[in-house]
Amino acid sequence: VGLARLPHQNSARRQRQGAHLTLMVAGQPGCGKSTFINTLFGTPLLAISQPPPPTSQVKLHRFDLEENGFRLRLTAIDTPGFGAAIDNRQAWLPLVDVVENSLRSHVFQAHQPDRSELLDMRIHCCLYFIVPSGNLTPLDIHTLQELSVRVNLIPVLAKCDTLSHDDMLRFKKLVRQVLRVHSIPVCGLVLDAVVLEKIAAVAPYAVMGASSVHTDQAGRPVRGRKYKWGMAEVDNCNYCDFAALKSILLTDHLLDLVEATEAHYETIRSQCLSQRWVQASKIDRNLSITNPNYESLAQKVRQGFDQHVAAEELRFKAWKNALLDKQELMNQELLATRTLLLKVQAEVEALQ
Ligand SMILES: Nc1nc2c(ncn2[C@@H]2O[C@H](COP(=O)(O)OP(=O)(O)OP(=O)(O)O)[C@@H](O)[C@H]2O)c(=O)[nH]1
Ligand SMILES: [Mg+2]
Repeated sequence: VGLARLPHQNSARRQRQGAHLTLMVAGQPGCGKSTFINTLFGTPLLAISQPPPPTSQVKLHRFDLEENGFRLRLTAIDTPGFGAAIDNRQAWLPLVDVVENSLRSHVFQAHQPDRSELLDMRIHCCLYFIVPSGNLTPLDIHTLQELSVRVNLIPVLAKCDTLSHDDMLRFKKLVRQVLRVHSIPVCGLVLDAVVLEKIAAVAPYAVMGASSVHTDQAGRPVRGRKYKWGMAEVDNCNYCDFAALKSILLTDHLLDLVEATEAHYETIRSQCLSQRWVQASKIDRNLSITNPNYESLAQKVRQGFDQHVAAEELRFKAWKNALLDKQELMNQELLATRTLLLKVQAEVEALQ
């Protein structure tokens, strides 16, 4: 009866509709985040920073990409200066805020009467770039922990061309141990065990970014970084995990990441709604637990509110006093007029 063509219908519909991917990159300044995005999509989407690195600010970039008629709406969330401050104890907070706000904003938008302008900002995957120093910082570990429970997190070893092959393998092993010891899941929102196993098997992904094309010994064009000792090829899976990561993000598991994020969103949505309507006070408590800055922020807002109320009260008092003064003046004028009137009346009576 034609049921066997259902998968074709589905794929034709997907082809028509295109896909939507929101990718977040995080890591220390200059570790190659923007270069990686450009390399991944094979086009200069993001600006590459020259030293000194730009100041810290979370930035959103939206692109419409097309390949063979298939459209991908890409949102790249760049976090240029993460961890560059002197005091980095709370440096992970803006990243967590970005992830949580993307979900909260979707809950908010989904409950508006008109959803035609709905902007889906839910982050499907966050790539956390680890600098190729051979070690993880406490900030790295804490950030990985905080992000891993909120988003599909994939740790990557940045600029792997700056490490020897042995150092790279050693560093990968160390990161794997750290992830295990601290119970940090890779793509923790994905529920499909087979997919999960496949993604986690290679993590952390040793990657490099390069936009220049060179010719290899066989005369073929290859993307890579050319050194005196030879070439570090981006797409060569014997050299780094770029191709493996690319296939997970774009070729094989894009939809798994999107679906996992949507399932996670459903949980957050129901939590948000039950908290919003039933346990409003609990939200405050949860916020203060998840966000250490919350108490000081709340105090600042309260102080601001008190100051505003005091200023308004003063303004109101001054206005009331001015009105009373004006009333007093008018009373006096009225009295004077009345006295004059009585005097004139008395004079008129005397004349009569
Ligand atoms: N050796 C090497 N250099 C890289 C790699 N990726 C990027 N770079 C260089 O590192 C510098 C910074 O790259 P960006 O991509 O701007 O780094 P970023 O992490 O986006 O930097 P911020 O936005 O400042 O945080 C540039 O000079 C790049 O050419 C890589 O894989 N290997
Ligand atoms: Mg950048």
